[in-house]
Amino acid sequence: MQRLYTYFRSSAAYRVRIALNLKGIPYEAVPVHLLRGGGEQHASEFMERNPAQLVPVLQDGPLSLTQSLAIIEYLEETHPSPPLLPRGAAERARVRALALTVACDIHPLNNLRVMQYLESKLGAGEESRGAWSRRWIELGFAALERLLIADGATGPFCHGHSPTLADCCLVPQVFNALRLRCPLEPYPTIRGIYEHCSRLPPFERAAPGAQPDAEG
Ligand SMILES: N[C@@H](CCC(=O)N[C@@H](CS)C(=O)NCC(=O)O)C(=O)O
Repeated sequence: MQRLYTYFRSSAAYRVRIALNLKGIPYEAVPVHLLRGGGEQHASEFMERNPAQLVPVLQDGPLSLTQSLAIIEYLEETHPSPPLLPRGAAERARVRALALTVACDIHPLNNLRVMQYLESKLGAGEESRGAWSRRWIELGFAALERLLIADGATGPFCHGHSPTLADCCLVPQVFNALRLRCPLEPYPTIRGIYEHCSRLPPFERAAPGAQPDAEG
C-alpha cells in the first residue's frame, strides 16, 4: 500500500489526499508534525525522504515522490481512471495553469517556513504576518476568479463537470483563506466551486478535520 507522509493542516498534502481519494487509491497516512519539537520535517530520517524538508511525500514501494503536483501527475499516469486532467492539450494547459496559480503564485509565499522567518528574523508580529498572508491570497484569488470566468469552461468544478488537478489545489487554498479570515465575497466563482467540492466524500475525507492527526 502507498504511504503518504502528511500533516493534517498542510495544504500541499491535502491536495494529494484529495487526488488519492478521487482515484480510490487506498493509502496509509504517516503523520509528520510540522511544529512539534521544532518540526519533524527537519529530522534526519525525514530529510532522507525529502531533502527539501516539506510534506507531502508519497512512498510507492521503493519510490519516494515529492512535490504535490508531480505526485498527482504520477497518480494520473499510474491510475488513469478517473482522470484528473482533461483530454485536449489546450484544456490540460488551462487546468494546469489554474493549479499552478495556487501552487506557485500563492502557496509558497505563505508557507510555514516563510512565516517563521518573517517572525523570527524580520520581527513581523501576528497582525503583520496575517496581512502578509492575506495579501498574496487576495492577489492570487483575484487572478484566479478572472481566469475562471474568462472562457466559459468552468462548471461546478474549475473545469467542467468533473474534478481535476485544479480543484485539488483550489479547495485547500480556500480552506487556508477561511482560516486566515480572507473575505471571499469578491470571488463568487471560487467560493461556489469550494462549496460544491467540499460536500463530496473524496474531498470531505481529505479535509484537515477528518485526518487521524487532526488537532482542534
Ligand atoms: N511545492 C511543494 C510545497 C510543499 C510545502 O510547502 N509543504 C509545507 C506544508 S503545506 C511544509 O511542509 N512546510 C514545512 C515548513 O515550512 O517547514 C509541494 O507542492 O509539495
